[in-house]
Amino acid sequence: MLRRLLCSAPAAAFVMLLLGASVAWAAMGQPSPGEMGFQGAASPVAEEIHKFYDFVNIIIVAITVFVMLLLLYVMYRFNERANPTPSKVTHHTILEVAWTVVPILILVAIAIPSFRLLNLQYSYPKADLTLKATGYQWYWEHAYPELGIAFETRMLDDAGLEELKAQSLPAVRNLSVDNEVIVPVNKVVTVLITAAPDGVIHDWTIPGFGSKVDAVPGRVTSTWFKPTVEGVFYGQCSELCGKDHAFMPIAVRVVKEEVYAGWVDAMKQANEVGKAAGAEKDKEKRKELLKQKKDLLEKAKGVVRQAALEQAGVRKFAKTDDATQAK
Ligand SMILES: [Cu+2]
Repeated sequence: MLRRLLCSAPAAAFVMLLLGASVAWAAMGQPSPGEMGFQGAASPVAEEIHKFYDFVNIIIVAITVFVMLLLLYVMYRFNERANPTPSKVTHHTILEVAWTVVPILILVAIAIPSFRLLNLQYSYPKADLTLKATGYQWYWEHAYPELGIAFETRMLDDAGLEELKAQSLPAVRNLSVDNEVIVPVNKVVTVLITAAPDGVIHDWTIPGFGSKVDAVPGRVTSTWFKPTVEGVFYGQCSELCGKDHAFMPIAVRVVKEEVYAGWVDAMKQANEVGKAAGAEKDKEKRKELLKQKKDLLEKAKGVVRQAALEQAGVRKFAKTDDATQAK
């Protein structure tokens, strides 16, 4: 907490303090009211983004303070009254070299960690799991190509939120979804991202993982993350895509490996039964298979619900500095 108070967004905090506003630090996985700074980092890339942000902010504040003090000094020392006969000096070699070289050094000092971060973001480690996200107007489809699992992710309406609340599950307006993406903790997830061929550009974003990539029709873009904290991480489409742009959130739930295995099992079975139902000619048998599929999907949802309940019990979502606690 102290580290974040001292380092994270010092300029923003300073402005907020000047304005007399209360500074609330961001929660994990979702935005919180009056939030300052980033949402808690839950992946190596997000952690590095935060470090880089803090570092650049320190430079920004230092330069701002330096220039402000310099201006105040000039106003005091060289005003007409204090300095009636101004100097005629127009060039000063050492000073000119200094104010050229020092900014260059500052830019180099920023460029080195910046390129290091870019390299981390774009050098993909070996994936434990591949996820495919496709943006539609206006919802997402998520698929696990290696496992044959695919489902649509749509935002929950008020009735859906009430249903979650009735089960003592966290319900977040405009962020909670019907089908969450489930991933195991501490595994590398590569995400392939695209958009409907006849659609528009979207953007698959999860701030907690430092992932933000455009979903472009006819192109495959990608990102990767390695979730280090269990819980649910929300994101929103971040590319203006039309009327319901604000209503196509993404929710990634990070769970223990065995929970993930249970979910995958039920989803795979549901998929197979669904395929069998599609091929079945007999009406009655097909009906029976479709019912089985529904039960299996419900079982998968039950696994997620159980994990969500446990996670909600462990973590209070808002107003805690979970990033610091997680370290
Ligand atoms: Cu969109």
